[in-house]
Amino acid sequence: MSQKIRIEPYPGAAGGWGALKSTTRHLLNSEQALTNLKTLANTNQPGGFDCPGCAWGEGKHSGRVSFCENGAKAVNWEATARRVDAAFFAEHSVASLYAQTDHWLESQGRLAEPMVYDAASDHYAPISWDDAFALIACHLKQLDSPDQAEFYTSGRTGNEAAFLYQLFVRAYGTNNFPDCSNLCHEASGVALRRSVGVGKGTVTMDDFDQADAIFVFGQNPGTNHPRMLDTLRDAVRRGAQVVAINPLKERGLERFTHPQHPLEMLSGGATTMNTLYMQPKLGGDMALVRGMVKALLAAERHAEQTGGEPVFDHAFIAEHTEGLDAYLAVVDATNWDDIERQSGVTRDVIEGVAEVYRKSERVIATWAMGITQHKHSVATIQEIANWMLLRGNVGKPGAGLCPVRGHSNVQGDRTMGINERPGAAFLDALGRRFGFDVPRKHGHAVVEAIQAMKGGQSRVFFALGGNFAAATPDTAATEAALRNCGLTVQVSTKLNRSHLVTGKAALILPCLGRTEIDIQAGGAQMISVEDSMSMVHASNGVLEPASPQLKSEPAIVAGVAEALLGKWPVDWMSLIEDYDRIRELIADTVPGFEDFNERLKAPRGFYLGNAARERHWDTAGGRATFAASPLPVHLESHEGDLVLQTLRSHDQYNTTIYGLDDRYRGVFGQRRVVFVSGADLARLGLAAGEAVDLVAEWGDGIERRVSGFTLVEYDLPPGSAAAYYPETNPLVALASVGDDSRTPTSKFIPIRLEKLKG
Ligand SMILES: Nc1nc2c(c(=O)[nH]1)N[C@H]1C(S)=C(S)[C@@H](COP(=O)(O)OP(=O)(O)OC[C@H]3O[C@@H](n4cnc5c(=O)[nH]c(N)nc54)[C@H](O)[C@@H]3O)O[C@H]1N2
Ligand SMILES: Nc1nc2c(c(=O)[nH]1)N[C@H]1C(S)=C(S)[C@@H](COP(=O)(O)OP(=O)(O)OC[C@H]3O[C@@H](n4cnc5c(=O)[nH]c(N)nc54)[C@H](O)[C@@H]3O)O[C@H]1N2
Ligand SMILES: [Mo]
Repeated sequence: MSQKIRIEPYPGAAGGWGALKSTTRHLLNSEQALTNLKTLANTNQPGGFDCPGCAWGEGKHSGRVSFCENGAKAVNWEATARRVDAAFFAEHSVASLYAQTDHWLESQGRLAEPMVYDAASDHYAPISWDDAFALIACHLKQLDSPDQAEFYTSGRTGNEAAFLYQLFVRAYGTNNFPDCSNLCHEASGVALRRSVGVGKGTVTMDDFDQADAIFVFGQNPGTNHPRMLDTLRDAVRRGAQVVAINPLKERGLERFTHPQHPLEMLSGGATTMNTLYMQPKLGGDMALVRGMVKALLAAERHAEQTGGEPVFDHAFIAEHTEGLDAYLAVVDATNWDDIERQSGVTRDVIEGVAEVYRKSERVIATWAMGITQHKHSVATIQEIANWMLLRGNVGKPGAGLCPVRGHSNVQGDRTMGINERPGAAFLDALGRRFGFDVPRKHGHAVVEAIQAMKGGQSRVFFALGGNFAAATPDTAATEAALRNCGLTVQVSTKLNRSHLVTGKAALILPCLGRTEIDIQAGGAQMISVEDSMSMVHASNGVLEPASPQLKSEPAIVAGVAEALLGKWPVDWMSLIEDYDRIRELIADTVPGFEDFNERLKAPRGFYLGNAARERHWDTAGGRATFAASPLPVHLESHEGDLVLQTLRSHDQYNTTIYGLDDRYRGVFGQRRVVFVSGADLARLGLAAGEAVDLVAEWGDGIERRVSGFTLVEYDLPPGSAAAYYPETNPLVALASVGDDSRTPTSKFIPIRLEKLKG
């Protein structure tokens, strides 16, 4: 660590001068500031490209420039002038690169040409595209079964590449599609399908203009969805309530100014974001929501007895739902002691916030990783849905359920069929359109893929984007799994850890990024993406490609497909000449994409629709469904001194580390820090500034340890701690996954702290 650590509470609001200063610094660091300034002006504008940052929807665009500080970082990161080429790899062995930090690796620049790993010299050497495709085809042909290969996707991939990829992999014969959703919002999809019949959010951007209250659960929008702050601020300004539910006091949720509103910054004023900030214990949200429902039920019964106005929306419940009685029985059976202990929030506070909910006619609930990366995430999200259904807050204007997605096209990739458990209707449509026997057997999600590679059952790993080695749990186990493969292939824009954890053979295939012009035989091509609000729109690159040797993601998929399958079941290469042809195939097979090419011409794209929003319930019983789960038991039965959540700093994009600062949390020059409450420091006999090891307590006999973390005192509930991902991924046991979601429990890791000796 060359830089010295500095801890300094952030005095300002989120956004403001700090954001402006940081944007400027990242522009200059890219070494092509002028080009990138022009590039930024094209972000999220018609004719421009979709911001590679996050999946928040697009606003009303009253001429406002539509990017944020962290979107600017994402653009500058892709549009850097530095290059990682053959000379770079000749100079650095894989072992020497492996010893570098993730921050250093990604700072080396854009990957410039296809490379193949040479085990004898431990260096990557150049390879032609045709030879690379042939090598992949050769390995895939040698497998005993297509189920011995794993095909990962990260959520930046556009719809066109995703559709071709799933078609190619299914034509080859497997549903092994581990993808970043498995690490992210999987629980939202599973829970919402059960509760309301659609695994996606039910709100549009317009709903945020009409909501009376917005509850933000387990999310840090100031860093991860900065454009959402605009939406929240507009809501607060017209009198709506924002309630933040987060163990950690997040600056961006407390108050903020907007960097594009200089007057507000000059006056030093900041909109007070929320009237309420609840700090439950990690994993305590289900108990907290259950408590609110208990309070609502008491008020409902009181109203019944006194002839007052009902609290529940009885007409909606009668016409649209099932399971209420069984659910209310579980609510009655849950006692306040358990609710208070699990949530860490007192009964009177929970009753108070239940009143905010009751008095609001239209309520939106949003959530992200603080809710989805737990053992009981599916049950928690279904509990949020229960609470919303009681007052008919699904399928009316200004109300609804809103899982805020991560990667800019992670939702679109699922829509295109990147799914290890695809629905029968989708497979039927594929089989009909392309005339082959589509594989029906469920494939591997991320954790199953790691287990299969580790056990030697899977022998080829192909990644369309992402950084599998760093993003997944149990780093030692994952690395052993990848090294066990005969071939690993990474389609990437930048050098990362996954290139250095190789199979016996390994390839790096460099691709165009979102910001770059994609020229094919038929001219410049656009791609399309879908945001968190189910809006599909076009994205056009504007920059010259980083190297003439780059291929687009669709072209790479087509190249592999042709090498393996020839022109079957489609003429892959002819599709690449003009992506309209891919979109025609999508229109033929994916519901909601009829006339795709025509509708994509609309400047802001088109809305895919959502049946639950129309109050059509595609659930098993044909109605919105109350789920009756007891509160979880694992929260209090672990052996740790503390429970650790792993989260993002302000200067990173997942495993991509832009810098070593976390401005809003007041940490500078260091990422190996652990946030602990003052009460816990005192209890454990530790002091802020001391260095500790974090040791996981899973009770499975395996030692999982990360070393040299500096203690930072922070405002969070006793018993809870926080540290950055990916540095803490070695602590997450592969076997610790969500019930029914199989997502690693990255927000609930029992640990003990060990003081460094000497
Ligand atoms: N700049 C930037 N933007 C990004 C990303 C990035 O890394 N950088 N990543 C993208 C991706 S893929 C995703 S998925 C999203 C992630 O967006 P977020 O979900 O906001 O990301 P995290 O940093 O994991 O933050 C989790 C938040 O949940 C809180 N939390 C943790 N555990 C609990 C809990 O048990 N209950 C409650 N109520 N809260 C809890 C944490 O304190 C923290 O505020 O952002 C996307 N956008
Ligand atoms: N402990 C812990 N682990 C977590 C999480 C957590 O909160 N805690 N969060 C999880 C979540 S929500 C997610 S989504 C995953 C993220 O997992 P991934 O999606 O696998 O990881 P990223 O860090 O987003 O991937 C970064 C790499 O993507 C490549 N890349 C960037 N742009 C492009 C492009 O346009 N095309 C291609 N082909 N490649 C590109 C670059 O080479 C870059 O190095 O991590 C998960 N892991
Ligand atoms: Mo994510």
